[in-house]
Amino acid sequence: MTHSAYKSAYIGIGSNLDAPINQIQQAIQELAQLPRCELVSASSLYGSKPMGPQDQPDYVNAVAHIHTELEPLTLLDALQQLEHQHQRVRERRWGPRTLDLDLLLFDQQYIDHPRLQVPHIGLQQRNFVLYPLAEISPQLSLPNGTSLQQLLDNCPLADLVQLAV
Ligand code: ROI
Repeated sequence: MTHSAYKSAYIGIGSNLDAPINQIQQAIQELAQLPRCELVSASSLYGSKPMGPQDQPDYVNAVAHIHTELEPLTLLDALQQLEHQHQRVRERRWGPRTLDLDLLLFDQQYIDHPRLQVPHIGLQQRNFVLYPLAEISPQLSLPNGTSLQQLLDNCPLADLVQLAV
């Protein structure tokens, strides 16, 4: 991707089924290969306790930063296609999954569409999103001006652990 107007997007990655570490490492490679996208950076992998129903395995989470020329909904289509390739099956709400790709932030835009809300609704409460984000973009702010640092100050690290992989 060269010579054109690209936008910055952050993608939250989660898995708690079928070798989660592999799922996430593979997903990062796949994001790097999306058309009209460039991988800028990816965080470490983090181990986290499930948010929501507790009768499911622990999660592995990470965040990727990309530059993209795609429109937000086209990027969403591409992310959902990757989820599908990872045999993602939607069973119950907040149930376990092989791969979850959430569009967290898109170029300081607000998006309110039936398929897509950006910034991602759960961002502020999710340590498994905020800490990996801070690792790769500590100076980041939300479109409303709130700094990532402020969000971190209000979101305990709790059980989140950086994995050595
Ligand atoms: N919990 C954790 N720790 N990590 C996730 O990625 C995650 N994703 C989800 C729900 C089920 C809300 N819980 C999660 O979608």
